[in-house]
Amino acid sequence: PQTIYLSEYRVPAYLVDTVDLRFELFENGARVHSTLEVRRNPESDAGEVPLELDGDSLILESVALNGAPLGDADFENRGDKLIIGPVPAKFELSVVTWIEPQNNTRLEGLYKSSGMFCSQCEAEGFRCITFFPDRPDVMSRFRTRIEADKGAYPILLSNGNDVDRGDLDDGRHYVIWEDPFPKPCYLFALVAGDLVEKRDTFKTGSGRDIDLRMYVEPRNAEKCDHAMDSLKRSMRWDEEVYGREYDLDIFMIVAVDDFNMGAMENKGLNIFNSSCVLASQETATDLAFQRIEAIVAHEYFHNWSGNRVTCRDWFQLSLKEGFTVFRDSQFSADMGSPTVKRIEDVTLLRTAQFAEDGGPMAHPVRPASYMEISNFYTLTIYEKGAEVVRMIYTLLGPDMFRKGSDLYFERHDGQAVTTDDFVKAMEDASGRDLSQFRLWYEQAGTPVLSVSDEYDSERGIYRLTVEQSVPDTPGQKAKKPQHIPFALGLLGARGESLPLRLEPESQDAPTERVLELTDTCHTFEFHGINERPVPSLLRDFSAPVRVRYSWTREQMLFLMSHDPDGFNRWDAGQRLAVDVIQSLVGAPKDAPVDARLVAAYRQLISDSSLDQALVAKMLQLPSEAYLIELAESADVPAIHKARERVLKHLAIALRSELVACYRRNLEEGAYQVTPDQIARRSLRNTALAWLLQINDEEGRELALRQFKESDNMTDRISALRALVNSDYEADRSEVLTDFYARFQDDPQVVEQWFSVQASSDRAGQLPEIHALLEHKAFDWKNPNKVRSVVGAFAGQNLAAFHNPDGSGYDFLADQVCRLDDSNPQIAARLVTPLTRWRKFAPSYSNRMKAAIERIRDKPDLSRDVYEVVHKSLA
Ligand code: B3K
Ligand code: ZN
Repeated sequence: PQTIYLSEYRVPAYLVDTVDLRFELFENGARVHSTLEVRRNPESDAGEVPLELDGDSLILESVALNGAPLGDADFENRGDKLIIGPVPAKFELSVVTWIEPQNNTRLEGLYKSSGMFCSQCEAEGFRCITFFPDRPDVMSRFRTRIEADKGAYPILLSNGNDVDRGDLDDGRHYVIWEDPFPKPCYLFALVAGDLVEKRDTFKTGSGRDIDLRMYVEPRNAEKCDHAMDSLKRSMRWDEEVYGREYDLDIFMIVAVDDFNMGAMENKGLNIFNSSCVLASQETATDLAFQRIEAIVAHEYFHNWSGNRVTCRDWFQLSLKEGFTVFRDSQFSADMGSPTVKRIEDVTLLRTAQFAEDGGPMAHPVRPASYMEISNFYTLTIYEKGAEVVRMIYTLLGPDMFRKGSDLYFERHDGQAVTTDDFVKAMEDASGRDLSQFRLWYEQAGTPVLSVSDEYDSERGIYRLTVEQSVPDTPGQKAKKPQHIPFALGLLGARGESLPLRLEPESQDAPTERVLELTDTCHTFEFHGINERPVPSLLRDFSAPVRVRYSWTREQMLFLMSHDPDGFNRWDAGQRLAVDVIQSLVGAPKDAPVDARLVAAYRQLISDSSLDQALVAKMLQLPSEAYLIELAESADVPAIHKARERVLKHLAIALRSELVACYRRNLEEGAYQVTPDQIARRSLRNTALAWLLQINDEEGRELALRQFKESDNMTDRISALRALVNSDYEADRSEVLTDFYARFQDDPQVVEQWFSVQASSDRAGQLPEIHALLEHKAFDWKNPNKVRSVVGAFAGQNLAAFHNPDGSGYDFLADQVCRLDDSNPQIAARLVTPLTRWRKFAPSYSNRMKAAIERIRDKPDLSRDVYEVVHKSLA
């Protein structure tokens, strides 16, 4: 496969002003008639070159130029390119292709899912539908006519407004859609099926009525309310916070079962993975409700950050993704608890994005090269990209940031632009110089801040020294220091916030500051400090960096109960738990667990005056994945044992507090997805899980009762998981059977049922995993099913995956090879755990490497898997 470089970007030689499409949909395939108005791009210096169109898996039926059919000598069809020329400066091109959606297992382009036709064009799926300049800087106005059997496909959808419809012969019908906004072809969408329609309306700030419609399979008709409400909240929020109003008269959401990722922001016609949009109290967990709200918002926000202003090329992907993730996380923070939302985002970032940034696929937020763009829909582009926007927000402050985003939308409306254009708008609006800040887009790797301090008691000066370094990553060495906003505070002995005087005389000093790091080393002096303070560093996680400072356990405990920054209070608890667990990795069985950890957790569980949402988060021990990320040469089974040891120790010591916590948080009143109720359920279910870890008989009874009687999925599945992860084997199989019998007709719930088992070290050893793959509800063609078994096993059942005999690695290699032929995008994602083989202790890493070499040697490896495997072995 070829590598594509940002440095080789050239403006398109030809532009396409309008696209006129006609789809004839049949059971054995689809005929696509495409008519393009093409003209030479005045900004290109390419001259009178032939026209090159992209294609993939297309059967070409005919080509005509200005109405005159072309013969074989007038064009060259290479399969992935259709080359036509010489061509005039302006002309009409008509192309007819035949495609087979019913055989499309890659789920790119047009395909079928549970009997309906649907499409996915980002990044390069439109070329699987017709020959076209498939790049985001070619923006066109689309008109789409869809024809299909009226009985089987009563609903025919595409982007924009439906302008005409009617009946045809043979029981067929057609609908014509027109999208007035020019768009890149990756935002094209088509849906045809037998779907029910749910309607609502939204009145915009300027008083326009927007028609909101959801289309789902009839069995899902009762699962739309939450998404619809989330959509309306998103529309209101984007008007209030960013001044962005919706622009079309209709906004549609469609749910499909077979989908490679979460959802897609096609103009006016968002398509969702069913699991990211459908919810009811009985079938979806609190986590799912929150995820749905965030994803609905994310896709909606793309209408401005992505669609009205789009990306010039795919190296700029974070322009829309980083900004939109930042926007959706602000939205979620506003809808619930900002501290809890921050904790969740940072947990994901530090566990998974830091691992990516330290692994073989490390790449900058704006990559300089790629082989397969689908491999770059990463945590770095999305989550680190959002952190980069967040740092601009922190540096500029809310008002200047809003001025900057207004300028960006105004200046670039209707254009395809770069991350640099975004930063420039922020600079121009605020007058700030962000030239050094741009390194965040160019340099890969997680910066490390090494902090040391000294206290000069005679002069009352506290001195803080911060050194930064950015680690080497593949293809990038000797990096420059970055511009880092570093928020901090200092606490006195009684937990009070000390004024931060950077000059000896200054009055009215603030108790929190955002220091700006730009050099390799900075020393800050704080004056008028009368005792050695405890530093609270990187408050609210003001930059995506690692902080190294030699906190004592006493200091961690102190911050855990006194830091006014909720995020840092949580983080101090995490750091303490990490420290305790790490000290027990490989230690003798009877090595003691620090009693101060038990005391701290006792305080958290028992003190109901604390913010219960924060407490619910603080009670979660650091995950195995995070502990692995922090380790130098990870021995996963040893980490697993140490963590389990601490958890059991806590559960035994706090048994009566856990039972009391469970009872205190028993629900009263009707189920609601509010921050308060979510926190109560989380506390209660954590208590339950811990009790079952120590085979507590009372815990077992509570769990069985909760499993039978609960009126919502959060409680039911928490009880199920707690029992599955316990030593009560008879109960385990009974509740699993009962759960399946109850929910077998609901694919979204069956996926959860698969994943509870596949991620459990009790129920998800290899023989059981093989049995799940043979289960009648399992389907290799459905990405959600593959993720819920194979993905959950390799990504969450870490001790089983890292079985010292290497069987987990071989298993994953087999499944990746099998999927590589049918769905390379999913195969390339699944292989990730193996690609990080260098991270693990030698006996593990050798076996992981062997497994990945076996994948490398598979015949006809897809470009997707080829790229990640070769980069991992380089
Ligand atoms: N833009 C899509 C992701 C497309 C992934 C293509 N492989 C969803 C989103 O980020 O909103
Ligand atoms: Zn997105």
